[in-house]
Amino acid sequence: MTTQIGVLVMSYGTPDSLEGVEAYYTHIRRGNPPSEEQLRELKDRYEAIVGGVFPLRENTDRQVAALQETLDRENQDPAVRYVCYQGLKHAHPFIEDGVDKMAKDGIKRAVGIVLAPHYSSMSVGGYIKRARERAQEHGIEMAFVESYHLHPLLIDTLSRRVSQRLDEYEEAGAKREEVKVLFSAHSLPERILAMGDPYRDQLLATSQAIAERTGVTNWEFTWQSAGRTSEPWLGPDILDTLHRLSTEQVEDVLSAPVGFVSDHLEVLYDLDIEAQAVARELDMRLMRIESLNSDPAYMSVLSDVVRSKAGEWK
Ligand code: FEC
Repeated sequence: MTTQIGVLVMSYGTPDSLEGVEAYYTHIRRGNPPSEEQLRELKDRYEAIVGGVFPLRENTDRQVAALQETLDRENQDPAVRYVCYQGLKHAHPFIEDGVDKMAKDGIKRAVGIVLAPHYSSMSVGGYIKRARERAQEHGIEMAFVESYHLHPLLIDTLSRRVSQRLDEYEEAGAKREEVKVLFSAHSLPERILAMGDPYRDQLLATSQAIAERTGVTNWEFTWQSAGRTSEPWLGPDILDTLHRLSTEQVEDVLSAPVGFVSDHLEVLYDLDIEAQAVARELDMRLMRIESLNSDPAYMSVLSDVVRSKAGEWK
């Protein structure tokens, strides 16, 4: 008999229309509705993204489908079948909806994984807490992948993306070693450091590993997309970093947002529109590595860590 193991694939979530932005933003703000001005500003950012207003929804759907196919192909255990469910942090289907669906389908054991490689109690920890609580209500036994930021295939895949763009810089006449590689990730409130949170160290470890693999020595880590709240967020922000680099006569910058795995607002707006505008103003050339999206190699990373986690039950 084949045992079905649920795989709860969790991601940030995005609205499905401009009308849905207010409810989405209110959810992110833990039930506090945004001001008119905040709402307008967020809608403007979504409207500015070229090629589709809410790309994260389709990207997440594709990633979940691709992971299902990859698990079906790579699973060598005939006694087990992995079945993927989607659960989003701030939009439908919510994390709790995904767990409810597993329960309805009779799933007794499941692995939870977030489409973000680095652990923070404020990010991945929050997803896990909600999934765990709902699973307990249903009597589903759940295990979680907390991070996979140094998975060899992830480092390999991201390194190839960095090397590809450095090749392009060289073809365009730049000196490879003079291109500043800027690794980045979503900022979080500074207080996570006092809590002993591993987020920053994991991001630095990913960046270091890619730098070693690609032979890049001219690199820095910088933050991006900090929230609009009064408390201090981890910095420096990428826009400030670009300004500083310009005073150091840096002309070519390669952005490598290793904290993200998908094309979405924080990549397509914060980097491709906002940071790009600053780079233009500073007369710098700014390129970005391609996002992982449903790259088969990224799907294999997820499949591997999910199957390893499930293997701990044996
Ligand atoms: O494309 C999209 O529609 C969604 C893009 C999106 C991703 C994303 C990922 C992360 N966030 C993280 C932390 C925070 C914290 C706050 C916060 C606020 C926002 C807002 C929007 C937003 N985030 Fe986000 N985030 C995305 C979008 N994020 C929109 C609200 C407006 C703004 O501040 O820009 C602050 C919440 C608060 O006030 O309490 C904290 C982290 C990630 C990366 C890990 C993950 O994907 O979960 C960490 C994608």
